[in-house]
Amino acid sequence: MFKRSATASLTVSALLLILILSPSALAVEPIGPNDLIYFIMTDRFNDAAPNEFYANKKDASGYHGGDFQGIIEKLDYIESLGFTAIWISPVVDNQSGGYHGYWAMDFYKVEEHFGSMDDLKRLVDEAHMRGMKVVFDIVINHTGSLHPYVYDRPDWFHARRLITDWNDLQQVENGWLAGLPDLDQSNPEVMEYLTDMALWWIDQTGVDGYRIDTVKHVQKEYMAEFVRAIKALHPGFYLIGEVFDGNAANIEGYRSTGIDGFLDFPMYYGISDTLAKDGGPEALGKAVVSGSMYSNRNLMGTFIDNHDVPRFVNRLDEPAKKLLQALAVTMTYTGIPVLYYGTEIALPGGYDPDNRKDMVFEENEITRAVRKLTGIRKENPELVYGDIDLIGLGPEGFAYQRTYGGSSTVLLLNLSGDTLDFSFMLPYASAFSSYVDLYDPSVGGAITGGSIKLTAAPRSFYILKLR
Ligand SMILES: [Ca+2]
Ligand SMILES: [Ca+2]
Ligand SMILES: [Ca+2]
Repeated sequence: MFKRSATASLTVSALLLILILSPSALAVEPIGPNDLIYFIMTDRFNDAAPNEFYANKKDASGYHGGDFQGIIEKLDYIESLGFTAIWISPVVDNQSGGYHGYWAMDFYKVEEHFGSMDDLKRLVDEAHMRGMKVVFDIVINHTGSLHPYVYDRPDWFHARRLITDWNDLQQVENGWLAGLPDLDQSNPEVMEYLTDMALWWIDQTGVDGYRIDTVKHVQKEYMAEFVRAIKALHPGFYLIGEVFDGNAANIEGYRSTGIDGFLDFPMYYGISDTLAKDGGPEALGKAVVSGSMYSNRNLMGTFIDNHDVPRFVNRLDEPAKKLLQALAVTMTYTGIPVLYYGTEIALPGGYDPDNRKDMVFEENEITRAVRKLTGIRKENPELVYGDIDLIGLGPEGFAYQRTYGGSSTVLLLNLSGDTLDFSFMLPYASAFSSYVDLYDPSVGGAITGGSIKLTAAPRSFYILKLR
């Protein structure tokens, strides 16, 4: 008996020692539907390490000094908001001015402004120690204009030609996007280089996923080859693609590449048109319906803004109320919520680079709401895994029902500036007799004859748990 327990405690100590000595060996679950992602532009997030290389916060188009150390120091904050993963802008060495990371100079080197390879590894380890996951942004479509291979290996690139006709797939795939040298993936050397590179960063850092940039600018067969190479060695590695397109069928067309999920641009446009632009419920309803085309709906990324579009609150007359409605949608919708840094404080910003202002770490009512909303998502599996059904409410309301197993929750938005009485039938109500608002539990009532009656405050949202 004594002997057995001594062996057991020795095993535990040995395990602890292993955990302490090699944090990178800490296993985290693969990224999945129950994750929530916080998207960081490293240069603009938190300047913690001394700036050994030129940085000037007054230059909107230059390096500001944000770094990996700065992210490490804010992991507890990000975790406190309820996020379980971070996506960071590309980490590879960029040419001068490439603070955003999309102008690669050396695919096998860490950008010196952000820190060292050791700093990057430490960031992944620190995240993993908290059970958080890390996604790197990766670009395999193009390089920076000054990349040495543009001159040394011209056969690695398509002939220099701008994209002028966006309906011509050949141009979209082989043209120089924004004048950037377009890699020719039909050259086997290029494919090998890119797949080796993607695998190398995984081996070096233990990163958990890639957000793949500019997916529609790479021919599908080569994107599929790239994905196969990663998945063959890392089956649980999460890939989320950027197909910048408002049409769900076009996005779903890239599922054949093996990419797990995509940033849900149609939903972004729906949220923007209905909530930011006051365009009525149709746009949002259409986006929800078109979402049924996605074969991996729960692995899509739901977002209300990012580094390539004006921030949601840009030029809004009622920014806080509309932002809270948009966030309520993000946290109750199908797909993984992806929040752009700063959205949790209603950081303002128009078109690039105005939408990439330095983060300000001062919490406000939006921050508190984000915390509450992420908590509601985590505690109610129907919001993560549930089916979704639209509920018709007329021109000034919007609602859907999420149902999973025996659980069901309704999101309701009052789109008008007036107090309104809503009365509506639930698509699935038989088992329920009452409802309570998960966000404000003082709101609740009875479900009679399968229908809900609720007086909704101007520009409000309700997350009604059915009981
Ligand atoms: Ca710095
Ligand atoms: Ca550099
Ligand atoms: Ca291309």
